Amino acid sequence: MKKLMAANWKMFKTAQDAKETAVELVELVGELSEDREVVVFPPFTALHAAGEVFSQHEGYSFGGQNVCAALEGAFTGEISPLMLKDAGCTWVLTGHSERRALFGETSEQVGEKTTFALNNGLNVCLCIGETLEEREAGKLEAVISEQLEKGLATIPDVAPECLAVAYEPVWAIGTGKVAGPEEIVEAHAIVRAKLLDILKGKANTTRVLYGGSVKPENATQIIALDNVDGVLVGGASLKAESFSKIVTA
Ligand code: G2H
Repeated sequence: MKKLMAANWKMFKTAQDAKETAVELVELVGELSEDREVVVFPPFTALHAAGEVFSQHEGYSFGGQNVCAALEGAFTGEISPLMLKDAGCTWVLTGHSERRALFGETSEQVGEKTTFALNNGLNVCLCIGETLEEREAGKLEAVISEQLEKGLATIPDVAPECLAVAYEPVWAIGTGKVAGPEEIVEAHAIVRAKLLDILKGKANTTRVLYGGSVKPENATQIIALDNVDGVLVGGASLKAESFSKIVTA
């Protein structure tokens, strides 16, 4: 199983910046190790520019940060899986905590998007994670179990490599506060056990990524932990120099 090294560029970068970062990234990484796969999530307006670069390099792919659970229609401001595929995307993120917290996405909606994207031929990275308040109230397992149950409730029968789950504790996102190794191992074990319930035999080959303040300085340790099959990186993926160090960690 290849480690999935994912970059979430959030609402950063013009098309030109994205292209320059993509060119620099593939140069700095050099020959991508066989056990690594890179997927980058640029903003919609930079998909084409970044995609032109990544599509020419083995082991790199790119995707959208959000998707609508409809193919087309009167949904102002939304983007459909057909449009993402038309732009060359093979992946999409669903359920990122910023979508849940700032745009009110519910776990049910995240589940609809996940199913719809998979049904329409996109690979999905489903993001889950608890807030600090939920963690302190002892609800870690309940929260991530519910997000997984609802997020994967109606997914089609797809190959395990088409789905990834990113565990991102909300309190570690963009805060510089990374979860400790024990906390990551504990949460990833819960995710894996829940995936076994839901996906049965496919659970062990479905990649579970860690996200939340991953940096070059902590990536090597995080990637080596039990049940960590890759990382989803925000801030430290914006500069090719730092993301290249994470990709090769
Ligand atoms: C979590 C993560 C990327 P950061 O949002 O999805 O961002 O690495 O900046 O904490």
